[in-house]
Amino acid sequence: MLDAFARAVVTADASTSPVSDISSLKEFVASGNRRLDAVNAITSNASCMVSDAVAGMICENQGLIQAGGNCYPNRRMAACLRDAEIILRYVTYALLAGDASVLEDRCLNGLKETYIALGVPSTSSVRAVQIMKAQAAAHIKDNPSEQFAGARLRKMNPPLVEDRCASLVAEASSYFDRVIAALS
Ligand SMILES: CCC1=C(C)/C(=C/C2=NC(=C\c3[nH]c(/C=C4\NC(=O)[C@H](C)[C@H]4CC)c(C)c3CCC(=O)O)/C(CCC(=O)O)=C2C)NC1=O
Repeated sequence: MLDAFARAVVTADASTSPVSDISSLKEFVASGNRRLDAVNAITSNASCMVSDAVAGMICENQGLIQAGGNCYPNRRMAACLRDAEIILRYVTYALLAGDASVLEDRCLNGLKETYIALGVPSTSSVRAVQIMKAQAAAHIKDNPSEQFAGARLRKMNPPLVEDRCASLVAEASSYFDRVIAALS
């Protein structure tokens, strides 16, 4: 498992050169508080995000909770909610570290094969992850929409930066995209 600093060292060592990628590490440090706010925006809303993503996935495909569906009976529903929570948790680890290796090594490695063996439908898993990706972007930008959140609308009110943490939204999105690619 690597973070942005360890990654710079490993990359430099691979070509027996000194660490040369200093400017991106400077940026990593300078924007550290924003990164922590972004991680907090996800973790503070995680249980709502997970239940909403899985509910949305099921709304769009109700066969999942009927006999023969992979969220039926309750044991499988619980496993599905747990998996969505695990995936979201590893995305936040990657966002904190500024590196995807923890997500790849400890969560995604072998997950597709596990799902195939268990008959967990990849299109549905991908759909739940896509919903969490959209939610995460909204929470990091702190502009969740009333249309989707309804009465549960919750703003975190962090100190607002001009670009609404666009680079962290993009980075978080890239980790969700890795999950989608790994399951597809
Ligand atoms: C640390 C990383 C880690 C991950 C990621 C993980 C995933 C994981 N999900 C599993 C099952 C499962 N995962 C799901 C998930 C779903 N079913 C659906 O229809 C939806 C599409 C989806 C939720 C979004 C279900 C239903 C099962 C149980 C399948 C079964 O037992 O038939 C299993 C099999 C063992 C078990 O049931 O506990 C594993 C290993 N375990 C880990 O340790």
